Amino acid sequence: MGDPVYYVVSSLNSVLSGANNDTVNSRLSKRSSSSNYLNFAGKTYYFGTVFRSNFYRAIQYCRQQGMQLVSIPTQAINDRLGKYIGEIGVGNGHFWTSGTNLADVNQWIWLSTGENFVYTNWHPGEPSYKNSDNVTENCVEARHFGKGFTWNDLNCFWEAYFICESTSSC
Ligand SMILES: [Ca+2]
Repeated sequence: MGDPVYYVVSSLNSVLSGANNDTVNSRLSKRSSSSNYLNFAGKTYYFGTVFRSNFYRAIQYCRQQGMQLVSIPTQAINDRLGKYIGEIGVGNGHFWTSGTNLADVNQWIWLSTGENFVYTNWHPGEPSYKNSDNVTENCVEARHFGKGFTWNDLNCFWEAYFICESTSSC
């Protein structure tokens, strides 16, 4: 007598929990399909658009995620990142990269990889090294200046969105 009842209850439970799992799965897949994560050319990129931060906090945040602040070694990567910020609705945002000349004012490097800049995509007139208030600019942002995803040196304490990339080490 107890067995049929148990069977019905247990079927109901599995139906219910199945439905719950489907709901959870559909929420998760929705989140990841509109997500701030982009897979491109063997790397994962995270677009930090929940809050703005200065250059240093962006480095810290990326490391806390097991990632690093982005380097942009090629035109293909530059263009894909620039396109993606439009796809996630933040096409007008300013994004920190790991580009800086803090160590040597005459040498722009990707702090995350240690590499010197080879490919560059400076906006015309940049790097300016100082802003109009004569404040030193040592950190590189990328943004849409009307044409393409171009680079500008900025005061490192300015608050911007940022892009993290997965590290290549395993
Ligand atoms: Ca500048």
